Amino acid sequence: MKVARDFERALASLWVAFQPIVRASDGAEFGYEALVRTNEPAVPNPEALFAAAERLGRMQELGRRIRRLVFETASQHPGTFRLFINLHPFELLDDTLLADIERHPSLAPRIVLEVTERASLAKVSDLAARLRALRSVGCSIAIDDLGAGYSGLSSFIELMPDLVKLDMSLVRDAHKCLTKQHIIRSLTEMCKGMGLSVVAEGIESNEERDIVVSLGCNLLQGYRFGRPSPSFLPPSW
Ligand code: G
Ligand code: MN
Repeated sequence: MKVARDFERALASLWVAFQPIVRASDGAEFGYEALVRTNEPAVPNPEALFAAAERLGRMQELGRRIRRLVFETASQHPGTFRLFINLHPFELLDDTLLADIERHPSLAPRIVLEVTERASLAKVSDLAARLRALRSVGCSIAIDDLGAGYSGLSSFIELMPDLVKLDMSLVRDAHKCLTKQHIIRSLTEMCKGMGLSVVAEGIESNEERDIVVSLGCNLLQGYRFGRPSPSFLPPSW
């Protein structure tokens, strides 16, 4: 089967890029998001990779491979920065997730697990208990892609996140769009009221950086500060 062959080749050429997340208060690095990449042309992006894994029933195996690469690279690199790792909701059902993290006790409190708003959490049984177990070893939970226009705000209630990441569609040209400014300000105020940090994603220009900071976002990510790279490159403000 072609999908299986392509997926196998993609797994063999898997690597991870790291993109900096900076603090708005001083422009210093807060953390890095791990972003999976493959060198297999038939599987050109993470969406295609995860779609193939889902079709083949190999989602959890893929998650384990990615985690192993992330932990290997991070363990070799000294620092106290946070490590943001994307999770598909299905991966929350994988008991090796907690076991993998427990095997790296010094990394665990630096890990932020990003759960996307784009996929449903409905199939994750015992979600609250699973999140409690992950938090008990020090991990934080973030809602990813908030504002991309999928499940709405129910993920706040289901996940009780520590951080929220605003989707780049809200950030793009926000300095030119009053409606986006109102939405970002409201979401940021809501998050602050709940004690949550807000990461604005996909910032490409000084104008986008300045407007989201003035609207209250305290953490920033995007090509403006640094592209995803195989090593932990320092961000530029
Ligand atoms: O869904 P999630 O937010 O995890 O996806 C992040 C994706 O966005 C990555 O593939 C990353 O390469 C990409 N990305 C990161 N920063 C920027 C940016 O400033 N502009 C654009 N267009 N894409 C970005
Ligand atoms: Mn993400």
